[in-house]
Amino acid sequence: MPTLQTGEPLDAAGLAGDAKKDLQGQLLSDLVVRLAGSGNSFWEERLADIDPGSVTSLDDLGRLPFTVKQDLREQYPLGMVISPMEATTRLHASSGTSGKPTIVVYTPHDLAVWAEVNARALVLAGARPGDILHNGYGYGLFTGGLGLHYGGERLGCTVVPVSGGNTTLQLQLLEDLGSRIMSATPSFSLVLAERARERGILDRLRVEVGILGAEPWSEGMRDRINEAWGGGYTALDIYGLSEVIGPGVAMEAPDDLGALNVFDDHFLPEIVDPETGETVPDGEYGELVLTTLTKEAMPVLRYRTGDITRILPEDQPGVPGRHWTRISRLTGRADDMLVIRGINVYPREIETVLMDDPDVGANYAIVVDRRGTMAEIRVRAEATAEAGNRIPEVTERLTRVLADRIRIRAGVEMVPEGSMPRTEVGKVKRVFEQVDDTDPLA
Ligand code: DLL
Repeated sequence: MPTLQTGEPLDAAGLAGDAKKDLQGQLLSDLVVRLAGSGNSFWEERLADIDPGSVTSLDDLGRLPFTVKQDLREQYPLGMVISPMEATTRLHASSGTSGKPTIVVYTPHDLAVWAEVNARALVLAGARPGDILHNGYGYGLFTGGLGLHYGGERLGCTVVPVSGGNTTLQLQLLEDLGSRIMSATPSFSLVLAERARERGILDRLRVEVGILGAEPWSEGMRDRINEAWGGGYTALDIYGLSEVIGPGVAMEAPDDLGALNVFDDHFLPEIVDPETGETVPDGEYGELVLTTLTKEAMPVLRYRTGDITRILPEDQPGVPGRHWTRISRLTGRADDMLVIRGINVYPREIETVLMDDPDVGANYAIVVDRRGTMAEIRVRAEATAEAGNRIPEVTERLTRVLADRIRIRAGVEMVPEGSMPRTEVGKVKRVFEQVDDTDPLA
């Protein structure tokens, strides 16, 4: 295992070719031996049909069993931890939609790996030792705050652990400290830019890079965020999930926009058909599956993330000298899909239509109205101030474009700029269900 000390050089380039495959194969083989021999009843049962000694290379991956979210739910709270409790030093949790949170546990080595991958993410984003990192991800059980926090310290940044919310203080700190790098959800980054503009201080802020993730956000949203910051700001995508480690599984770089670099010496990616579980060829979209090659306390084997992406093929190699497996930015989750009168609709496609329209602001919500026998969909969006009295025209246009491009008849309601609520803490919610006469957006 590599040493992971502050001040050691960071490898932000990755291993190439056979050296990478050999390392991954070795780590995979070690992982299966560790899980099978852990004395943990979940893993003993799950691996009952696998002879651990027979797993010697990446070619054996396909016959290993998947891990799914339901496994973590059933093993709640600590059933999937394979280290003795004395060896673990941290716990995080993500709040699920279905009651109990998903708990994840770390050893000091896991925390060091986590710091390492987040430091690499920061390097890819252009951060350097000496930078002030304004960290607007939530601190606490959520992994976002502490993940970027330790990554920043590992790199040698001065981390401002401001967390979410309290925009007045955030703007004051950004202005007074002149922070060049900030991390936050894309929606909160937009809120900060909006508020800075309202208060007339936007041109006094020095933020150049936003490290934005934890929520889906389209290319159109990226343009809106970059514009909101008034030029000179690059919004970059960071991906991760609690079950695997938190933020820092993959990171986008400004010289290779659209691609997420997966830190594949720790997290082994595969893409499978979400229906059949069969591996799909590189370049094709499917469900991202991740194996934690080095995690100690709570590893996962072939974890079904539910996130839809593709492995970018080797003939589109990205930046010379950088060898991470590259995946496309996420297009959504398999379980995000709405079925409206028999038609499959991804919220992301609606976002793309809205963000393509210059008269529409960056805030919107989708209501799935389930009161009748057939579900109906309504979209509420803010019109920009410039749209002025053209709102009827904009409404008509959006209705038409939604019908043409994604084949749904949606009710469109335009509201004045600034009138919809903003999310300042946690993840933004865009899709709401309506089951009775109470307006879910009220
Ligand atoms: O959201 C970890 C994180 C924190 C990532 C900060 C990036 C920055 P969870 O709360 O467990 O962990 O949620 C994980 O959020 O499976 C995706 O569906 C979604 N997600 C995370 N990052 C992105 C992204 C954190 N960049 C779930 N683009 C994942 C789209 C994302 N979706």
